[in-house]
Amino acid sequence: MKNLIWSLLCSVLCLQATLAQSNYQPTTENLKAREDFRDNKFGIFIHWGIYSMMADGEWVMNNKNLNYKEYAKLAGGFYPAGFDAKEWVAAVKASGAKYICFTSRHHDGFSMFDTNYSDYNIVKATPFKRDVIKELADECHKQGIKLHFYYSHIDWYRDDYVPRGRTGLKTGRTTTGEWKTYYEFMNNQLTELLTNYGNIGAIWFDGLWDQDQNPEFDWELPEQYALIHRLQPACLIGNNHHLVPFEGEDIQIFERDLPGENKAGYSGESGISVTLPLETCETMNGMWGYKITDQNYKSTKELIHYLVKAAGKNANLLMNIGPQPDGRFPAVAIERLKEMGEWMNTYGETIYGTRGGMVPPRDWGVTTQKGNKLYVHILNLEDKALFVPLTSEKIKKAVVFKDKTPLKFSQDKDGVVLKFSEVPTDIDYVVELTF
Ligand code: JFZ
Repeated sequence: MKNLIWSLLCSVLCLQATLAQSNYQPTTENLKAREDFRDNKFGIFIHWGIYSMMADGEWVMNNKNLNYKEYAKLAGGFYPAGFDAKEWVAAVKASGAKYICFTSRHHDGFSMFDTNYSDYNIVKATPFKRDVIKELADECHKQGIKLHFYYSHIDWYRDDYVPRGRTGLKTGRTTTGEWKTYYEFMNNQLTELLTNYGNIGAIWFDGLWDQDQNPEFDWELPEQYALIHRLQPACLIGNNHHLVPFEGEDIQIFERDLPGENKAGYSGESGISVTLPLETCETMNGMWGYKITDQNYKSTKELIHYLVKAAGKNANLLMNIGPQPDGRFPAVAIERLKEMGEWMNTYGETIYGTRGGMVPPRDWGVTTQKGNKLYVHILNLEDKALFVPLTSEKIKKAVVFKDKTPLKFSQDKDGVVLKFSEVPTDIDYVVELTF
């Protein structure tokens, strides 16, 4: 009888949670967090795990069909002697980024934090024995950088991530377990992540696409989302499913595409949310996790252009770093961070706290907007004049942003013409229009 009452009670609670999230009303704190998130514009993604030792990206276990028991032995040699959370956070801060999204557990199933729900974790299974997430969280809180957690819905190691999806099929893991225990495991871990590390800015889910050949599959997201919002109402939920955002999600994620583009082939079905904050993630070289043979880093100019274009499309950029097996950021990555930071020191005002401007993106660049200022970001122009199709506001003043020198301009019913003494060649030639 007691059992029956208990299970009835549980069902009612679950149902409530489901209903709560299926008619999701974000709290005031959550809405505030969304606006802060938009204002921050720039974050750093960090993909780091035992896969980093293989130096061939975070998918190496799948790509090389590595047996899960053999792969797990990497943990026994994981001793990243150069890891220093303070240095990481300082390098991120120097770039002008305002938040870090860290891989708490990637598809390989290895937990990069001290968890009671699996011994396959950095504290129990490595000689390093340190909870790097604790160290990172403490340092982020100290240095005023927000911390987000990437969390994989897929697991190539456990026997209870069932049914199998379309990846990690040759890792030798059995599928004798049950989804129910895997689901509980994830929720227990999420509870730890949202209880033991202070305020968390976002949970960044990934992996839903693994079951795209199994559309009936129920991930039971509403209850999971409700759990997160119950533990930390201001924690934003994003899911890298490449679809139109689901009920209960607080941000829309794009992968390797600016909103509206579909170059990477992931964004075909996503549309663009008109209500939720947008974020796009991109690599600095070509890989998320450390890859020793990939030194094909984008230039600082390319990275700044990506950030500016994202801002012009009303989106944040989450730019990735794959730390080395020794725990250090690659030197090139540190250099890029520094140079972007120098640029942000001058131009941050035209990025932070802005929204995509009223003039939509053009071949020559984008606009951002804040208060009565419109920032015209000229990224690519081979002319001494620029026509800006701005008709909704009367322009009172035009200056070159960096030195505030006045700029000649004219405005008629079709828009504004800006006139330069020379062809603009800056990485981003910003004109500040006051209306
Ligand atoms: C995902 C992860 O798999 C990847 O390792 C990284 O974390 C990135 C940020 O997000 O990228 C994807 C997403 C979808 C597919 C492959 C990689 N897919 O549909 O096969």
